[in-house]
Amino acid sequence: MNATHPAPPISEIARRLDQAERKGIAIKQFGDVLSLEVAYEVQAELRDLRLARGEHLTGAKLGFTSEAKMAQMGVKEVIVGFLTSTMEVHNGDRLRLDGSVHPRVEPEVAFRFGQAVPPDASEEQIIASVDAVAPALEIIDSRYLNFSFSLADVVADNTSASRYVLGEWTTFTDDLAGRTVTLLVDGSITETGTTSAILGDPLNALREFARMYRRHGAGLPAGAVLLAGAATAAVPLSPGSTITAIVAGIGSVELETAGADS
Ligand code: 0L1
Ligand code: MG
Repeated sequence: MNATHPAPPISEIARRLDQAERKGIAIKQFGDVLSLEVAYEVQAELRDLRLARGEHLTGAKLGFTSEAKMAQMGVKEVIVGFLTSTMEVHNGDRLRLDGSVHPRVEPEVAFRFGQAVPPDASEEQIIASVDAVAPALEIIDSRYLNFSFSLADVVADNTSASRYVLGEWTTFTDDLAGRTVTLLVDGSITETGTTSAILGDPLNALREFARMYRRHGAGLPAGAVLLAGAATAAVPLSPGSTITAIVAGIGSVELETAGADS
């Protein structure tokens, strides 16, 4: 804790991040005055602000599930955020980017919880609740200047969550490791990776989420999703593009982007 510059109150940090997201204007990082514990409290307050505006909880997401991202940030910790109804973009739909700060897209694997997950669910219950898997795109958009942050900053900012797109669900399989993941922009391959980049196996991400749930989970409705993490680096988004992710043997998912005039 920095004695000369104490952290603003949790509600004030949440208000600033919420406004930054709604206006699409980046703010300064909070930095080392913010602890990880307080950052998760800020995130919970951000979630409550959204729920009070009529959004509902649709799932959770993990961040820093790849060695590459952990190394890039110098962290060894998986982080968790929440997803709400206004963040979902339907497969193939167009997303206007003019309200965003500096959006990026990454290809992921999503799990679906076939039953509601209560806040006190055991790890075994959480894992057993999963009934389907799908390819997904996550649009991340840090609310901080220069897309730069500390671990606590990014947790407070709901792990940069912005939007997500789900491909078709397919019956849950535990054979998810080692599948090639391809990200295309306007039909050209931009990134190639493998599902093994997600903690060695997307199932490990699900297990990690189950372990973290008691501390950070607030209950999920039946049909909620878990974005397990990125299989490649994130790619900056610009208007007028078609983004496609293909997860071998699982399926594909698509997003179109537009600017202010479309
Ligand atoms: O979904 C993610 O892996 C993002 C986690 C936060 C870090 C970032 O914004 O790149
Ligand atoms: Mg992600």
